[in-house]
Amino acid sequence: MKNWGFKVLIGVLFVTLAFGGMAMAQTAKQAKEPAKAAAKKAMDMAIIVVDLQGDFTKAKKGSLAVEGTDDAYVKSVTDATAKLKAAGFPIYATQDWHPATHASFAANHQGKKPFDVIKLHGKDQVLWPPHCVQNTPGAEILLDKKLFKAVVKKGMDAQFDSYSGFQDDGGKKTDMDKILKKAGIKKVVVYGIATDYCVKATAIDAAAAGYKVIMVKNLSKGVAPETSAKALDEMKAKGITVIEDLDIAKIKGM
Ligand code: VGL
Ligand code: ZN
Repeated sequence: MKNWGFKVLIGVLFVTLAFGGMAMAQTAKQAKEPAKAAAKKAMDMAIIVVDLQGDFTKAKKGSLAVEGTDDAYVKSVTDATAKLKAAGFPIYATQDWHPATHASFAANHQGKKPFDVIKLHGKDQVLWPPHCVQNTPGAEILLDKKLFKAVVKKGMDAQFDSYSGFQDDGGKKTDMDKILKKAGIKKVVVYGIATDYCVKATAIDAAAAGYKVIMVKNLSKGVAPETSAKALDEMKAKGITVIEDLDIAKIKGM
């Protein structure tokens, strides 16, 4: 056959192109893997914005306004949270949500004033001005609710305080752990108000529940400098990573 050689040439060419194409597709797939892995890594890290509520801020002249919670602070938290959302992180919030009869309110104890300490269920309980009463303006979260995958309310039981977003002082669990587990979350970044109470308790309970925890100091404000400094030490002692400022590239690698 005269064109036998031609047929072989065509055959070889076809096989070469086919394998070449497969190899290229494989290379393209491999090139995408690191990006995919990075995206997957980011998705197992969630943000918990703790108690960014009017009553805890000077910005809203709240009943339990924490030092340093001016408009600039609220804006810094708002901007940081929006950036994290844009970077693909799922965002959660906690919300202090007390009945008016709550046992942590000084007004509910005869002869007591705010910041007195009493024994409640055998534990020291700081008494507070009434704050974050359910369905009052001071209980409202100051960030756009659309930022959040879920808002976990706490402190609804009048008999127990609940600084932690995971459980109250009586040991009753919120839905936080369930929600995070269902979403495949392994790491949490925590910031908000107050460093020495709800941020600390939420971060420590997250660590106890097995999450890797990063606490952002400069996106958090504390009730008092001494207890806040102590809170940072306590968190570090529990293996929590305290970072000064939010650095999205840095936390993505954590
Ligand atoms: C908090 C005191 C009372 C807090 C809540 O959000 O840190 N502090 N209730
Ligand atoms: Zn409270």
